[in-house]
Amino acid sequence: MRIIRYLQDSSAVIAAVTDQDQVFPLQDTSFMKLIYRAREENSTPLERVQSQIASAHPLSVNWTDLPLLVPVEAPEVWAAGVTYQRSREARNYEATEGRLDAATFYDKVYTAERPELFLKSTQARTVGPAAEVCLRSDSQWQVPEPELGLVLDRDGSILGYTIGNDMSCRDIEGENPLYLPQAKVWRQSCSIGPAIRLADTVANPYDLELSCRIYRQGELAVNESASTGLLKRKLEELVTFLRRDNVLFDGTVLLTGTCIVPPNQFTLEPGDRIEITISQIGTLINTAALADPGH
Ligand code: DO4
Ligand code: MG
Repeated sequence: MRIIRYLQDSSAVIAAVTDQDQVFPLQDTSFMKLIYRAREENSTPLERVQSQIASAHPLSVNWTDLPLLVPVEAPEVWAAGVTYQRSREARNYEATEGRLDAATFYDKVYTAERPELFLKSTQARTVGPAAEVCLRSDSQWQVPEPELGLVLDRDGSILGYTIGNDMSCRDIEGENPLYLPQAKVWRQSCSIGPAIRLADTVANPYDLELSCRIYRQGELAVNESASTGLLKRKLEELVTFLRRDNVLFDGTVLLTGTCIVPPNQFTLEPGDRIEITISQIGTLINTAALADPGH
């Protein structure tokens, strides 16, 4: 069961469920409205969806052909860092220019009780499926970071799972970790989508396959995969630290860190097509474009 949002006739925003490749428009106009209505009627989101589709007719369309929007208008997107050994290695590499002899803060944060958490994006900086993600004009080493995203309510309950792309500048972070906000946050530096898989329908979130393919002028330039089984931390652990003395908003997304890093010589170029797939959720597709520095 996956929840999507799409634009109908270029103007009306419709929330829908996709089930076994069928699409059923919902009465609820957003993911969070589905959650609120389910709570009002003392049912689960899954039960509410099931009761709606029992009497509905599916659209005769493939859901991936719809003009998809972000599946949730997340007021904030937070992100965890160095939660996989692959990210630890990559951060050490960019910070030491290949001299992997020094233990760094990245080694420390990988094993520390407190995880790295940072504010990745706001609603205005976050794009959805098929939109452009922007490249910074002052970075020469940029990569997508494919990540499992948790859709949370204000109490930190995990309502569902989505896909996130934590666009990152490896040279800016590698130059000085205090530059992290600039290495992570700029216009259209985060994408989420294409769907939210309801939490009740995922048996084991530590058994999801992630893959990332990057096409340059139609040629496959990067093709990497990994599994959430390699995650160093528990999802609830990340949420607990995020909530500590903090305010969360309904629909907040928490990205859980990357387990896929393109080869060190790779940097994104305008026109690159980025495809991130997570099993049971779908494929998030975005094209890289130059941010307009004068804007
Ligand atoms: O330390 C920098 C952030 C790393 C990150 O975003 C990740 O591991 O996904
Ligand atoms: Mg990341």
